[in-house]
Amino acid sequence: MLHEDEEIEDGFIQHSNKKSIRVSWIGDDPESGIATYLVGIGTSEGDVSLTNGYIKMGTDITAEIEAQFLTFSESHNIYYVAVKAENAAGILSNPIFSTPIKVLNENIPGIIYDGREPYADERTTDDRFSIAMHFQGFQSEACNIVKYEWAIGSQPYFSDINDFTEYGLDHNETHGKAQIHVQMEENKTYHVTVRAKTGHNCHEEYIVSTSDGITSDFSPPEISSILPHLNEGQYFDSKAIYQSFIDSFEYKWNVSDQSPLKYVKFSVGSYPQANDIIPLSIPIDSQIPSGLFSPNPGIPYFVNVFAMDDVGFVSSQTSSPIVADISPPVIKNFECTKTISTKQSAITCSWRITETESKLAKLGIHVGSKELMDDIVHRTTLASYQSTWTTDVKKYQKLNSISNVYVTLIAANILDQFATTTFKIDIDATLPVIENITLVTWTNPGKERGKQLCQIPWTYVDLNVSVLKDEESGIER
Ligand SMILES: [Ca+2]
Ligand SMILES: [Ca+2]
Ligand SMILES: [Ca+2]
Repeated sequence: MLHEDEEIEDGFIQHSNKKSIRVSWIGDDPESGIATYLVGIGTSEGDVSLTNGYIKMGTDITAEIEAQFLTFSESHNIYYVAVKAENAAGILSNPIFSTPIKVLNENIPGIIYDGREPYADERTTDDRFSIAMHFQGFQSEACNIVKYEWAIGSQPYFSDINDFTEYGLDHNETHGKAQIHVQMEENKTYHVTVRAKTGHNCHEEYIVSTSDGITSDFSPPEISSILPHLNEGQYFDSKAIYQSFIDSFEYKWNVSDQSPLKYVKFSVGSYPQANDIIPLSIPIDSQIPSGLFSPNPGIPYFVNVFAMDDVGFVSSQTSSPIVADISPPVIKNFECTKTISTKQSAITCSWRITETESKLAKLGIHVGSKELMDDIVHRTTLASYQSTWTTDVKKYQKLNSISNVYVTLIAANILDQFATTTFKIDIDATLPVIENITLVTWTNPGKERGKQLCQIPWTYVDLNVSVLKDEESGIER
């Protein structure tokens, strides 16, 4: 039996593995040589009950022998290993016995809690300048613990950020805490490793345990713009969001953070940050659940999103005002030149347009020989701020063969809801009718004018034109 690696205390081998034991031996038979070694374990010299008798080992001189040991503290058992040798002639030697063996509990690595919270592990920290930790539960029945050291690394068990030190450490036999100044980098994970140094000649010099890491987080959650969930019937720019319906109100956003989020909530209010329309609620998939709310047209609503990350940083985001508009623009006072003729063929129109809920987008105007047709002047797009328009239709050949032209104005808002209105213009194709002309040249301005029987002045004629009409256009002069 070889005794090189044995830990012996008070005459016992101290063994701290309950499942197996490594045994080495040496034998010699100069005459016929060793055929096989036999090894057994029991609780007294000669007893091999733990291994159910001797196990044949062949000519190996070392073996890891599996057995179910009980610790001394739980059973008071003392174990013995017995080794016999059988030579080629089939003769068995007497057994040789090991030093008595006490099985002790294995060394137990403790638990490391990174973070400042006592005996509670933390995932994230917003501390830019230090790392703290607590630990407990290191045990060595076989060897005792003589000191503790700790280190900080970029990976489990690493000590690349802060080497093993006793500095900053405050502990008793099984537990302690530590803190040290470290210049922390953003979004980096730090692992704390504690090693307990065991007493002289222990089978393990250190009992080592590491933390699952703590990650630095110095930034609040980022909330993206709050935008329509659907892409139909909505319009938005940097100032406002418009929707063309009132049966739903669906908006979405995105929250991102390097750390897990403690919460994301949303509300809808009649002013930014308010929750008077929908109280603070938990969203589903970063959006307002459908069917939650039906907006009134023309009223601005604000969607607010609030988020907190694992460290406790909070952020919020408010949408642009959201307005529902279910009505087209309103065209008022659309008027054009009332009558035209082949000679006086200019048309001027004017109007007023109001769009109270959303915004006017564009106008279109055209002239046709029938209502809504544009065979005389094709559709012309106008800027939404225009309120007058002039054209001339003299190039239209058939002007004297029709009695009316029609000007149509179309106004569309940004949600593509449009209003149309038409103005009917008469075409004057007949001459004015004159029924009676009276000669009224008068040479005596002081007296009342009467019927003149003869013309006295040589140079001019006064005419009194009576009962004169033009049904289409009226008389201009
Ligand atoms: Ca942790
Ligand atoms: Ca964060
Ligand atoms: Ca409208």
